[in-house]
Amino acid sequence: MGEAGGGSPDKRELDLTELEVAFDRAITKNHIWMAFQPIVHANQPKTLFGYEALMRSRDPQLVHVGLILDAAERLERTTQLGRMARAQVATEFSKATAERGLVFVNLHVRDLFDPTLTSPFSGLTRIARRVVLEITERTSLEGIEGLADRVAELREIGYAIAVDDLGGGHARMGHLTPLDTDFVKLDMSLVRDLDSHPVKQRLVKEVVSLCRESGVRVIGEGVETQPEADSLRDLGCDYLQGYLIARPGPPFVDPV
Ligand code: G
Ligand code: MN
Repeated sequence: MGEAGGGSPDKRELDLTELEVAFDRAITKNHIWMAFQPIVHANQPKTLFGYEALMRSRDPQLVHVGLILDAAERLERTTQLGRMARAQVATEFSKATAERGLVFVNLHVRDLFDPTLTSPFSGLTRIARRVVLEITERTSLEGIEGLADRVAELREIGYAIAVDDLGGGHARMGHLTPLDTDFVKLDMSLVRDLDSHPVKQRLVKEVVSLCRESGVRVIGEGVETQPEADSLRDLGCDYLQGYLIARPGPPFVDPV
């Protein structure tokens, strides 16, 4: 790792010590911040339903969030990073008026059991009734011991649950079942060019109808064009999120 020959000095991968210095600086200098992207009602796209909180970096070395996440993995500090992100979300959203709706927060599967999620002393716990925890379909949820009980406990406290990235990448839709969920977020690969893609339309229609039967609400992600938004609405999708409505930005951008 890191010593594949030929790279110029500034392009080579940082060693662990350098990475730790960079990561510590990013954290202590507040180079990691949370952006918020609006989620709107599909049939009333100017009406806000909530926001997804998305981690962003303004660090000069770990210049984008992918590098921050990789650094956290390599340094085994993902728990710290996740807690910091959730604390920032709580700080911003506890100041937000009720019209800002719900805040959707990405949660890595391994953070599901983090005690700070349920601690009465953590900021997010205090606003749990306004928080939707997004758990990605990209990591297998199968066979996680105690998953159903933990999800039940989180919902008891007031959190809602969303399955993120449904239908994306190698995710198998069968994984939907182990999680008792309130929302499903359609991966943007399903949304892209939906209006001219009959197979995607059938898939979305099936997902929406399955969700309807169990009272699960559906969000279309990564909506970039008006025809995509119209198709999602016509197929029964409840909410929309994507560049067409607004890019992620500092708290709080309004839908355009
Ligand atoms: O995995 P998750 O669904 O949480 O990832 C959301 C990511 O998608 C964010 O990084 C966000 O910036 C990006 N995103 C949000 N809206 C759009 C969009 O309309 N188009 C594209 N290409 N990306 C988007
Ligand atoms: Mn997400």
